[in-house]
Amino acid sequence: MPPPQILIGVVGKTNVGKSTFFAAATLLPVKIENRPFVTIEPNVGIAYVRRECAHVDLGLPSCNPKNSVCLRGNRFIPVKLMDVAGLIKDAHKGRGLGNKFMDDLRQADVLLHVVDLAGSTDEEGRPVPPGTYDPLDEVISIEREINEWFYSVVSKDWERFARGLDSLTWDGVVDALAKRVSGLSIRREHVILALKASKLELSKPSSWREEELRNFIVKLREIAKPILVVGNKADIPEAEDNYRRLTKELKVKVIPTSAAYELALRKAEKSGLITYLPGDNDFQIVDESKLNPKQKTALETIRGFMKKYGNTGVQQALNTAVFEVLNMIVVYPVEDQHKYTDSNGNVLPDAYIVKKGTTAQELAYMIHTDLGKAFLYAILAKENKRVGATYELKDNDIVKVVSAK
Ligand SMILES: Nc1nc2c(ncn2[C@@H]2O[C@H](COP(=O)(O)OP(=O)(O)OP(=O)(O)O)[C@@H](O)[C@H]2O)c(=O)[nH]1
Ligand SMILES: [Mg+2]
Repeated sequence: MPPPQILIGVVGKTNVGKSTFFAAATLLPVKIENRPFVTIEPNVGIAYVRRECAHVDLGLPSCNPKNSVCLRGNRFIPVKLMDVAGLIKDAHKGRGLGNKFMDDLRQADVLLHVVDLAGSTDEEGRPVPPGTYDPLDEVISIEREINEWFYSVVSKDWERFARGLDSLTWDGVVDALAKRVSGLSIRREHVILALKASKLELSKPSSWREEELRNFIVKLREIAKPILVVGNKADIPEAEDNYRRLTKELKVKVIPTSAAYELALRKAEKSGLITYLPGDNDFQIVDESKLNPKQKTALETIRGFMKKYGNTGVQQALNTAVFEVLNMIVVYPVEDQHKYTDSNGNVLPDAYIVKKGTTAQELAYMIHTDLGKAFLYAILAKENKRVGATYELKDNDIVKVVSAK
């Protein structure tokens, strides 16, 4: 089975631009309004991470992608994106829409925490003059709500569960914990890391105090559902100072973003007014005479923003979440290691997003179970080199698997 598509959850305070980010990344029409709690039901769509396509490095003129798209030398590989309702402080006590809806994100691999970097919405998401509300508070208080949601799911009926572990060996305890949280897309290795990080690997869960259980669950959240902060509305001047403060004072990595600008560029591209690829640092106007003065000014403003920040931030956020936060790499399975094709002659048909550390045999299983079972060796196409089952794939490897069948 090919690697499952990564699920990225878009979370944050209400009215910060989550749906705008989602619309910009997926080009799906969703409800966007300047008031709290516009989104109620989750929006699900396909977004893409962007990489230079391997055909460029090989000096090939083009490729024939099947599971992804190649545009002007850039491979866009699909990931799933989910936009949910907004949180507010004390959502876990039932305020706003509460935090039950976060259950929609049980399968998420990583969370993009969209914040209003301009401070133009208050604690409850109501519009206020930019610079009025402090996004540092938002980063902290919303993360706390996410942790509370996670805690409420994992700690449910804990005492009875923990007593049942008393007779088990360490391995048995880990297995039972992993099974209990498997519905949250948490793997065994996450559980082990969280036990170690909370220094609880030597004690029985039934002996944990409330505080220790909480510590374990928060660590588990950090490991299994890491958060990347997206500083949205960065186009509003007040955002600049907050960007510096978040980075310096809170020491969190923030992707400065204008989801509104990205959405405008994507729409302009779609209607043929500009050429632009998501993640580009600039765009080209196709025909100046087709633009009205208002459009021209708007595009120039967007260009100014891109000069300052490098890009709109939307593609950057998706890429950072997948390749830095989740530590994924891209590999290309092929059948003909000389032509880099599948059996039908398609050049570099598939690009798989896999975890760093994935082995050649694990990749074989992803291509086809039989290929994994009958694995003999793999050939790295670029190096024309044989490697064994335990070879750890490198980013951009092009791999042919040879099996006994
Ligand atoms: N200036 C600016 N405004 C933005 C940006 N992104 C979104 N907005 C505006 O912020 C308001 C809220 O946007 P939404 O995308 O509906 O926000 P949300 O977080 O999904 O809100 P809820 O679903 O109600 O929780 C709208 O008026 C958007 O036009 C941005 O990058 N810059
Ligand atoms: Mg919304």
